[in-house]
Amino acid sequence: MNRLSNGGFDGDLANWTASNGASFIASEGYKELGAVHLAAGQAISQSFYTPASCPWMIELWVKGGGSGNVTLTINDDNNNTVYTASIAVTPAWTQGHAVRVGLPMGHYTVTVSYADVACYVDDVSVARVDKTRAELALEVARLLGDLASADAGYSVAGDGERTEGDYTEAVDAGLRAVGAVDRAGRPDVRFLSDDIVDPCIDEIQRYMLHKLHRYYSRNATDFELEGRSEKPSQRRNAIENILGISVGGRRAASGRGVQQRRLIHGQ
Ligand SMILES: [Ca+2]
Repeated sequence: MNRLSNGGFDGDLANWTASNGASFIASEGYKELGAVHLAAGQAISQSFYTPASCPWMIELWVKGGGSGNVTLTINDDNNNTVYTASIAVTPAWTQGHAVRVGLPMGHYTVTVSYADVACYVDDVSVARVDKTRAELALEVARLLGDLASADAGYSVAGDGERTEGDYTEAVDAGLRAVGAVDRAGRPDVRFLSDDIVDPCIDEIQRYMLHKLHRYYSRNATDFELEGRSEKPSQRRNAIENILGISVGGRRAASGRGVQQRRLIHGQ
């Protein structure tokens, strides 16, 4: 859960303190319209409470017309700065910041301020996140190994809003499958509690295996290359075994659960 209220600027700057004319803009926003516009000398801030001493994920999204930076600062209740970051502004909405910061239980104030370029800021968040989207994608990429990376060339490298590259839709699907969604029903790792991390990874892996099955079904013409013994059809058949897919009247053996990972590593 986000420790900040109205971090997405849903309709106004409620719960935020705007300094020197920082203003709400209804026509801009990352996930949902509504953002804050920061120009020279302007800032927004909000107090929050951390109920546990642990790493807290500090995130925000940013967009601006020029190149420059906004500054994010966290002060404790003695007004000592405990964290500060300079965040690059880009022409498209970008997750400018996603860093875990250890904050002891207590009261803090987060401030986002103009540095040297007018910009929009949205989806400011301070939350406990056991696994980030990137970490989920990397974990599944590691489990799939060559099966996903070699021929299919699937990558976790982000590309604009496809923040986990070829794994983006799979991460969305995995989060939805275990109910890690925000109040608007969107996949959100802030709702991925510790006990549903493993089921989520299983679902992401399952989604990727279906995607890989489609890939190897399209590219199943066997070929021989020096030093390569694996054939696309073998990979397709292995995926069918893992998923228990019935193809062409054949019923492949079901191999869910623990067996699933062993089969994948056996590639
Ligand atoms: Ca918004």
